[in-house]
Amino acid sequence: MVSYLARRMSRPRVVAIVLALAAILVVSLLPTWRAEAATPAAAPAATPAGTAARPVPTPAGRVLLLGRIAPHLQQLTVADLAAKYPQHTQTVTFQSGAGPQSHTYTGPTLYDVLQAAKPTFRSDVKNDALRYAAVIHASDGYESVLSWGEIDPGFAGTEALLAVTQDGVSLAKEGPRLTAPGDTKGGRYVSGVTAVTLVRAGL
Ligand SMILES: Nc1nc2c(c(=O)[nH]1)N[C@H]1C(S)=C(S)[C@@H](COP(=O)(O)O)O[C@H]1N2
Ligand SMILES: [Mo]
Repeated sequence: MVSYLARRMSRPRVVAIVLALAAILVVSLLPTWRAEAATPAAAPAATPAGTAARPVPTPAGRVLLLGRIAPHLQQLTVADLAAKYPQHTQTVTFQSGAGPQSHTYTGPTLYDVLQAAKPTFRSDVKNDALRYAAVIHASDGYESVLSWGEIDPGFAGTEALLAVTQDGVSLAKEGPRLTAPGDTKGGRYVSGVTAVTLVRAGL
């Protein structure tokens, strides 16, 4: 067909048609090439197990309170935790890699500390507080979560403490330890707490 057309048409016309077809081909392929160019690069290498990408940087001896509280960033010392809130004592047992452990802790409840930090729950959303969770961050990048419903005395009411002593020894130097009474395993007994972020997990 091409040679038939070539015989019937002048040479400049054939050249013009071929150029036009090439242009149509390029324009129709353009979106595909663009999509490929926009494909994201490979995901960054995974961080080692047990560490966060970026541990919350906290001034030594301080615990930051962050997130859905007013103001959004507050800070406490271990001395504040030991003096400014009602103190509780609890003896708990948990399973760890080194076998079962039993310890006595003292300190305020996480619930009291967060309540004093003024959570910004919405009054026009039914049970807005039940959509929230506290993320506990540690100096080694370890993190764990408790939901508001777990620590609210009106719901599960677990007496999770931000403990300032363990077996009579002050935790002022390494930072407070979260307790999770009722937990079988020790994973949520976060030691060396540097920060607590109140997040709204609801959509
Ligand atoms: N900051 C921090 N806290 C942590 C961990 C951790 O790796 N980092 N491990 C948890 C786990 S898995 C257990 S079983 C207990 C162990 O308690 P121990 O460190 O007092 O032995 O701590 C928990 N708290
Ligand atoms: Mo553990």
